[in-house]
Amino acid sequence: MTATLEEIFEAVLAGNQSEVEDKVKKALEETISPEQILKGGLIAAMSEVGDRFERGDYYVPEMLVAARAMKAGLALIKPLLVEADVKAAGKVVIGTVKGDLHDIGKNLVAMMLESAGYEIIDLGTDVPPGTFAEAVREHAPDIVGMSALLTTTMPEMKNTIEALEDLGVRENVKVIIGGAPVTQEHATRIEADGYAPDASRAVTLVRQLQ
Ligand code: B1M
Repeated sequence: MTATLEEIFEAVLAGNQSEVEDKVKKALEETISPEQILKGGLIAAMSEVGDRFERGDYYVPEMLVAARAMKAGLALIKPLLVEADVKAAGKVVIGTVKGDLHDIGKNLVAMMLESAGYEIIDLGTDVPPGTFAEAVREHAPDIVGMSALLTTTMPEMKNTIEALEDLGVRENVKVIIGGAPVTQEHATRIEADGYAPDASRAVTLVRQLQ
């Protein structure tokens, strides 16, 4: 890793947004390619953030500030990546299920996936089953991710899978679920393809399912 990529890596870990922006600009001036900045600096740092979270060395706040800092760096190189036609790792449609307005965890999952190179189509909160299904038909993602924080909204995950079946798109995607009250047992029961307990493991799960 070059010294500047190392500086980007450290700035993301520290969640220092302005430092990330400065170092990304410096890397571009040094003609380091946007792809190298993405993979060697930004994504590498977010993988380390994920590892630290799983080890219990980082908590949600550290993960959030790191993800925001990473996103600030990503915003600077995104137009250049589009020009260079760097392919996304995959496409993910994500949302919080119908009746549920909690979005902090869902946003964290979306940010971590984006940090890992995935294109994210975020449907927001209170998303009806039919809206998920229509989004799958429209965007042809690899993965559909649903979040629920209320025990009363968990049944909407099953309703959404049924909506995917009704629209004939269930076989086209892998369905993953998460949220504080959600369990692997629930995922098995509703025949989702996977469950992740946190944002970092959601990235690992998506990689495994592809
Ligand atoms: Co509400 N709320 N809330 N709330 N809220 C909970 C969930 C609750 C457990 C609090 C409690 O009573 N102890 C309780 C649910 C009880 C239950 O269902 N058994 C509850 C309730 C009852 C309610 C209301 C009904 C309260 C009321 O109005 N009477 C109401 C419902 C509104 C609605 O949704 N229709 C309500 C409202 C709210 C606020 C609006 C005030 C606010 C939400 C703000 C927002 O999201 N923009 C809020 C909050 C903040 C919470 C708590 C305190 C925190 C949730 C949170 O953000 N956690 C919560 C208590 C708690 O969880 N301790 C609570 C941090 C976040 C990073 O974690 O979302 O779990 P989490 O996400 C994790 C993992 O779960 C996982 O990764 C994330 C990061 O590691 N994950 C996924 C999440 N989604 C994933 C998807 C994946 C994979 C992993 O794949 C796709």
